[in-house]
Amino acid sequence: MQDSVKKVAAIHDLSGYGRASLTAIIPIMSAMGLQVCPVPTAVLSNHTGGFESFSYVDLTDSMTEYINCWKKIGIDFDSIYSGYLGSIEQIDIVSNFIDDFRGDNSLVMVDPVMGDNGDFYKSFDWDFVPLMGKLMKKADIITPNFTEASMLLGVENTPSEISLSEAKQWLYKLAEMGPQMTVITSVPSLEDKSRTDVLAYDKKNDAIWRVGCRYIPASYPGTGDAFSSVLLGSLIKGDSLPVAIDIAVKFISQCIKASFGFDYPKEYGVMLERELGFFSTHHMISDYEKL
Ligand code: PXL
Repeated sequence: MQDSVKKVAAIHDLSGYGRASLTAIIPIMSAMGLQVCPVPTAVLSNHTGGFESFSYVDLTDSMTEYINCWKKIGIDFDSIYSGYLGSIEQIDIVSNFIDDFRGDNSLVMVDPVMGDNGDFYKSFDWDFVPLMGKLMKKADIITPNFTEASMLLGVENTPSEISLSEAKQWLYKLAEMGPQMTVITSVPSLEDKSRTDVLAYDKKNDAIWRVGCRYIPASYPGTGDAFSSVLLGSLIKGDSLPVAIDIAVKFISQCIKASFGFDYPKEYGVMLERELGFFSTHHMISDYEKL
């Protein structure tokens, strides 16, 4: 017996301050009418992107017991969504979790969280990359940012811009690694420097989609998690891939614009609490194109 709210297992860290990972994912997906069931991978005082220090408790040793209790309850999930992992050993734990808890129609998203702006996050290095590649085989959809996409493709130095034809090759190569849908965020357009693109490849329909947005010279940690949450939430609710991307880009752009006018440290994250009303209104779909 199940209630009628769709359930998402969210395998991410809990960072107490800075609106990244679970503290972004839970409010956003809840506002979208979904139940988020967290599987915490680590507990941090704050995320690692820009603060002077952080405390860190790796939860690898407690995850198996936690997950075994869920097996006893007999929960199944409409979606499984993994992100920031606390150790290399957690790759196998997540992989087994997907095998154990995915149903015939559940949607599995792997966000290969490893870095941004050309660098690894603290506590990630090249050892992680092939293992994350292995986990992606189990995913229906992956959402690397431009830096993570380059890492997964073994490009040592993330380029500062990319042509559309080369970006398409990146999409095809990532799709060969397994996922049905590949979405790369923050793609710096070589042709038009005033924009950044989200590019996506849907293998089943052999379609490439682009949603562009005006470049805002500010980078807030956690917006990748917020983006993937909206994208996944929209897909679970039945939107097509380009529409789900369009809605996610609109929400993130709105959060950044709402925050950018205030002078506060970017590591505090976007003021998403002010924008959650977005999910109780109907959205104009306007900005996607098929390439
Ligand atoms: O948003 C990605 C992320 C998730 N979790 C932690 C992080 C970061 C990015 O810095 O530090 C702990």
